[in-house]
Amino acid sequence: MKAPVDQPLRIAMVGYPTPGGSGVVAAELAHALVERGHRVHMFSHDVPLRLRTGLRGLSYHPIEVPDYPVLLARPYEMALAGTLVGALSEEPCHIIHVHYGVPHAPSAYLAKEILGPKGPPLVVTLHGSDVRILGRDPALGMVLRFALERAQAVTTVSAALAEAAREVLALRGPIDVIPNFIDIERQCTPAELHVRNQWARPGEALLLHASNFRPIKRVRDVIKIFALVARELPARLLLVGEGPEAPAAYQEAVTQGVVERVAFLGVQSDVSPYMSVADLFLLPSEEESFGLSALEAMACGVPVVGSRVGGIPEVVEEGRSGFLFPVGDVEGMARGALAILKNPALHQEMSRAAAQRARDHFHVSKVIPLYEALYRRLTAQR
Ligand code: GMT
Repeated sequence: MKAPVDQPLRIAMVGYPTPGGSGVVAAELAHALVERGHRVHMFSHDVPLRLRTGLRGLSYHPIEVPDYPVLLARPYEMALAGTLVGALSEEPCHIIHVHYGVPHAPSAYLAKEILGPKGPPLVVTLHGSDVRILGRDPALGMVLRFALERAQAVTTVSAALAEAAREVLALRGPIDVIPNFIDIERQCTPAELHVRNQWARPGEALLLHASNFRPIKRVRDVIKIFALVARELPARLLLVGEGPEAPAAYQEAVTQGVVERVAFLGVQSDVSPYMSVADLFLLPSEEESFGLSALEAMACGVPVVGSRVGGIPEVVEEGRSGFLFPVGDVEGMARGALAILKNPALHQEMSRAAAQRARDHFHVSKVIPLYEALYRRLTAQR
């Protein structure tokens, strides 16, 4: 279906509801698109954590996945394809845009095949572990590549991930790099002293880490870095999120003797109150295609100390908005953290530079037009 230039588009968006960057990006993109007058149908197997379902122009379609004793696993892939076909048969869309390749790209490709000529162009945004971890599995990688080669556009959230997709999946076609983004005015609440006072006493530094606590995030390194920092100056650590490494992180805090200085806050649908009062954000991940949480911190004026991997250097400008070190270099990261926390002038300058970089390069108003241009280009080609 062609869309006249500047006419609102109807977009079928697919994303995960579970805590994690790809689902956050899908939800925030949906918000930004409807705020620009487009219509978005969001497909997910539960209401995405950040989705503001009340927004005009946004509807949520649950993917109901049947269970049956014969099955080894619930047939999510087929349920997604069938749900897309059902909804798009009722209200045709101009674009299907899926986030995270596994299994969303093959499912959407199947839906398009079933829809036939009515099937809209397919956009797949790759986010990270779909390529670097699942894409390396021979069976999954082969099916993912098949679907990506047949999608009308493939996007990645960083240049580093585009390179990885070419290397891991041997993709030869064009890849559009469209970075993640942040709606700064909405997502950065002004720092509230009473919130900060809940977590830190005057004179104490407040460090923050937020993630889904998977092994790749190296949350034990977060604790080790913090313990080294806390030896040198009074400090507290906030941990936002939940996941398989949470017990190990707690144990590490006990081992390092800092457990009373660490607050485990669990999953929070809104991280901005914590971002806005923190002094420093820690992201020592093993791998990170972008590091959305680092961007969220920077947008709130919080410098980042983390690892120099994947797309992180595309987000955090070394020496200006934070310091980056090789993966596992906890001593280096602690040194970097102390250099910032012990020098108020440097802290202030990095805080300003971090917020400026977020605004200049990743503001929602700069990035959404890139998606709109891509959608328009694809609908014009039909
Ligand atoms: O790829 C993943 O590990 C999952 C994904 C998620 O849903 O959390 O995270 C990735 O996508 C985010 C949003 O684009 C990026 O900010 C994260 O860096 C990326 N995670 C990794 O590459 C490990």
